[in-house]
Amino acid sequence: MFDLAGADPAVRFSPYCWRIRLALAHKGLAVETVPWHFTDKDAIAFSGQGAVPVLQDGEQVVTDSWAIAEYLDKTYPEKPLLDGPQGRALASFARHWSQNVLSGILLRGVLLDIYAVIREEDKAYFRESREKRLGMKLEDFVITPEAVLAQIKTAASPLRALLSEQPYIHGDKPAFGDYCVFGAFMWARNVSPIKLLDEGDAVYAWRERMLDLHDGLARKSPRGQA
Ligand SMILES: N[C@@H](CCC(=O)N[C@@H](CS)C(=O)NCC(=O)O)C(=O)O
Repeated sequence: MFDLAGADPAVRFSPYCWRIRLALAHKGLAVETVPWHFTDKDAIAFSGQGAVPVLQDGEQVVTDSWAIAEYLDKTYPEKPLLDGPQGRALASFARHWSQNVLSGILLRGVLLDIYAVIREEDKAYFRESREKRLGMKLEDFVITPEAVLAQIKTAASPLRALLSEQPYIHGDKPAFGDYCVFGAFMWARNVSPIKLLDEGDAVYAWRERMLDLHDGLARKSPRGQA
């Protein structure tokens, strides 16, 4: 699996790659991750597109985290399923909320931290592509850590209510929707020390459980220094 890395190749911070790292662990499938950087486009040209995760499973090449999760359940149905049809429908809401709401807030907190942990040779590409997308300078997009905390507190209220009633988004056990939302938190965690949740928050407790899953896979992941 090609996995987004910082200047320190041990620092892995893509929210989409984290979904799949955890999905593979959930299914008990071993993986070799290859550190990949924003301008290493040639290394994944064989996949026909320019983003990670890229999963190479024997002869099969699969891109896009949502498609990879579907591929894993279809190809390895005897391993613990990520979802099943009902679960997948719930996971779809979780991924859209994670991408459209949560990640948008997190980005305002950690954009400059991402810029700080990536390789020098990737910085011009990162700045140019993101400033074009955002329509402003990176420096003008970020808001204070306090504002990020407050915005997440409001945006995560349905998630907080859900997680006050059950331990995981999918119920008693985690599944792909949990990995989709948690991936966004791992993105922030591995580039930035910013405080995103209050300790008494049910979402904080869930994030702690997620960090411990699969033998602490996420908790053990090295964090970059801004
Ligand atoms: N829809 C894709 C999105 C993948 C994606 O955007 N990955 C980012 C890293 S987090 C990337 O590779 N970006 C390449 C670039 O910005 O050039 C998925 O779910 O896998």
